[in-house]
Amino acid sequence: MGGRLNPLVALREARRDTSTETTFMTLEELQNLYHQPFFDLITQGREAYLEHWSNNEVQLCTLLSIKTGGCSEDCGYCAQSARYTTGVKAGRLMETEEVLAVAKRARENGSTRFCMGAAWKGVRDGDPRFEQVLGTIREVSKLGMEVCVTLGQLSLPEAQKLKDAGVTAYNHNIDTSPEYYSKVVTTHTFQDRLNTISAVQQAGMDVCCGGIIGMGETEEDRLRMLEVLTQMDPAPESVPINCLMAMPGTPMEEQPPVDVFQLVRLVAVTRIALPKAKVRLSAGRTRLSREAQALCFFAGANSIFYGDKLLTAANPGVDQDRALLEELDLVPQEPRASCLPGAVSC
Ligand code: SAM
Ligand code: DTB
Ligand code: SF4
Repeated sequence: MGGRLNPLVALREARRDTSTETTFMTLEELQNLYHQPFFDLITQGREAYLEHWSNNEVQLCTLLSIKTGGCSEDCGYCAQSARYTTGVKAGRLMETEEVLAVAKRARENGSTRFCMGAAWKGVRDGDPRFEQVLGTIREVSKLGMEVCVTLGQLSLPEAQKLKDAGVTAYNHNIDTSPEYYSKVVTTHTFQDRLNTISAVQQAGMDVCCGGIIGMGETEEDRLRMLEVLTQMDPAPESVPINCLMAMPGTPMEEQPPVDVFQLVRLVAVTRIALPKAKVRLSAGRTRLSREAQALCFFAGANSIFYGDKLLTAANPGVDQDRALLEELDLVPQEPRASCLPGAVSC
């Protein structure tokens, strides 16, 4: 190992704060894990997975864009920004009944999590559109699935109302390292993202927070992103790892696809660093072979977005995903008992 830290010692060191169950890992510790021989790393990822998630379950999550396009922000990867000509038309906020119909189908198809996304800068208490979303959440939360929303920036009063309406998790990605963030977005800051996450934590919702790889960032940026995630308290309940879908018309349309082995390494380090989090293999699976996805599951991924469409971009078809899970002897996650109809909270 030369002068390098033994990754396992680094890992034990990282677990020093057991009182809050957060994992505080430094960039150096994450780098030592990441740069191990590939098979050593994915073996450790598998071991971390088996320690906390013993049953080969994969959580299926359905995404729905409840308000599409026309967003004021300039996130360089996003087809929904009004600043780029991407072919995505700005739509209205969907009515509760329309959303409910999709959510019911998602549950019938085996999803245990329903995630609603809106393309706008954020939400404000008192805004009639926010009130409408709260009404929708109250209905969706009766269906017995985990309810996740991704509505952009918010502060504590909005977070509390979302929690009271029945949101179980709030998705707000940091997307990349603090250093690279301003190369991706200029209309809000990395600190703005952290402030929203802090409000979500204070309101008692789970945090779903991850990022995108393949935006021109370095592997070190990806690990810096992970370092920030491991320093969150409480730790994120789930970590989406998106591979950039290079959307036509965005500044990132020419970005080359991510290297599969770099993706697998990142999945493994995420699993080791945040062993209790659901590691969600998110956007970009249409570009991944079955074998690449199998490696990601081996390395520790245990959740996917399920359904032909993400928000605006394509996702593998449900039949294809069902077949893949069957071939790998993976099973869709059962709903949590606390989420079943009749339970007090999910
Ligand atoms: N507007 C909200 C926000 O910014 O948090 C929610 C929706 S936004 C589309 C949710 C996340 O989707 C982004 O933070 C990003 O990680 C991911 N995403 C968006 N476009 C993507 C793309 N083209 N490729 C990969 N991931 C993407
Ligand atoms: C996340 O991290 N990935 C999902 C979800 N959270 C909201 C969104 C992926 C969007 C991919 C691009 C699109 O559909 O426009
Ligand atoms: Fe708007 Fe979210 Fe897209 Fe950024 S990622 S442009 S905030 S919808």
